[in-house]
Amino acid sequence: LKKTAEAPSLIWGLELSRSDLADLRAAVGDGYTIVNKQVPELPIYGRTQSEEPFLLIVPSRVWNRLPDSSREALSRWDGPSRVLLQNKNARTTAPDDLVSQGFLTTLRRPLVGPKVSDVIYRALEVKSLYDDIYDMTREIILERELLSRKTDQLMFLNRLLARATQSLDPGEILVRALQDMRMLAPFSALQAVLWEPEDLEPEMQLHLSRNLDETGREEWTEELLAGAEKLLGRDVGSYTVTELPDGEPQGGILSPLESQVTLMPMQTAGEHFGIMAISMDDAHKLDKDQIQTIRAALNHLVLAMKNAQLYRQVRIKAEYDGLTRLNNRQSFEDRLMEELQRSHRYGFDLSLMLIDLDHFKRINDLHGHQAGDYVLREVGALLTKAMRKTDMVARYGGEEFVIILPHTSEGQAWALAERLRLRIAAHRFAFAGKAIKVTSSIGVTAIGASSLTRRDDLLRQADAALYQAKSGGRNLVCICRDSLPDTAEM
Ligand code: GH3
Ligand code: MG
Ligand code: MG
Repeated sequence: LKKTAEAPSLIWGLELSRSDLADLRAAVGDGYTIVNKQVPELPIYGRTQSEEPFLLIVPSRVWNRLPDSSREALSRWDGPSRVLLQNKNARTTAPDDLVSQGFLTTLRRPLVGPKVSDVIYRALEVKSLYDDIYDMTREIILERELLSRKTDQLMFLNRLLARATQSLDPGEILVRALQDMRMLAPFSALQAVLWEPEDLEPEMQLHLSRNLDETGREEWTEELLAGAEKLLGRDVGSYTVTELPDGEPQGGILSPLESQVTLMPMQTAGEHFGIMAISMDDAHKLDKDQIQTIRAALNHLVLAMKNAQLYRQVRIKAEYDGLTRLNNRQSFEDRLMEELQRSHRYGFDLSLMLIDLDHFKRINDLHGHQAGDYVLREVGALLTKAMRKTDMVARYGGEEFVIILPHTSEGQAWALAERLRLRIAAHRFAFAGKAIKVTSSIGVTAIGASSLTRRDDLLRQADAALYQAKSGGRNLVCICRDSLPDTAEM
């Protein structure tokens, strides 16, 4: 415990007689100062003193004269130890009475050395005990404050994690976390870049604030991709940008150059999978405590983000074909059901294209299976590039592809199919330095407004059209007309 810098040395007497004062001074020696005070000078009457004594010597003559109110005030004063100065022959005061009146002990005249030293010694003991208790109490209070702050911090982190893990969407998680983090400091944005293992998906996914203008978006893209390159030690290839969902604070956010940015690499099991960037206005300063809490918060978020990423990976594997990265047959069938319902309900046109590569077996036989794989990937990319975002290109099986074309009439679908056929035939496929000739046959079918064609009928029609194209000599587009009657005719 803390030691008092200087040993206490000030003693007060209360209206001591001249002879008592002289005796005391002689008895205590040079180490102590004795100052004689008048009753009205005591701090209990509101007079503040520059220095407080550790011992107050009160002659019984003075004590007996004091009104009750002053005696009470004196016993409430947690200043010096009080000692009652009595005559040699005075009646002994019972210890209980002494204590109840707030005295440490009595001192009897004559005031000779050892007696006085003993009293001083005891008063000093009391003083040091008081000081220790005071210090301990202060420490306990500080500790309690610290503990309460720690509790607040834990509650905050708990809430943050609970809210973050309620979602499996990275954007949603970031927006919720930003809302929570703004209780700590006026952050303007929480953005992130995420990546999968390269063989699963080579693209980086950027999640950027929707409050950015075009320049801001470019700057933050650069900032995050640069961070990713540094972390991965390689160039990053392509990337996609997703705007964060609603829920960010209003107002534009600043460029990374004008912000305080904390970049938080995200990793699990020693493998990095992304970076979060939390930012705010340069003018605001964070204290050490805040920075620590922010780091802890971001660390908690990493878990929620990893969860979201795992969920996404599972979905990708369930919905996408591993070779071509197109939607697989299952997700095509789900989507076709949805589009059919929409077409029935609102009377939208809907077309379907079935594409089969011609003599694909020969490509495999001639150039090898790997060359065949390459052709399938290349055709997949070509189809995706040629279609609109609202169309769905899927791998139907083997070397067959299927395209759903919502809001597309038979005539439009036919034109599109012709264009695709020509594009595939004209495309230069080359594998291991060898050119490969690829053509396709395409079956097209469409349902007009208020048709009640069912999914299986639609597929059968597309298949029939494809069969026609094959038997017609391949590298052809054929159409199969809706064979069921329209509701209009019913
Ligand atoms: P057609 O013009 O009548 O369609 O003839 P084709 O040879 O294209 O048709 P067929 O159905 O006889 O052969 C399809 C071939 O596609 C057989 C199969 O080995 C090959 N194939 C299916 N899936 C894959 C794949 O993922 N990779 C490779 N390299 N070949 C595949
Ligand atoms: Mg086939
Ligand atoms: Mg084929």
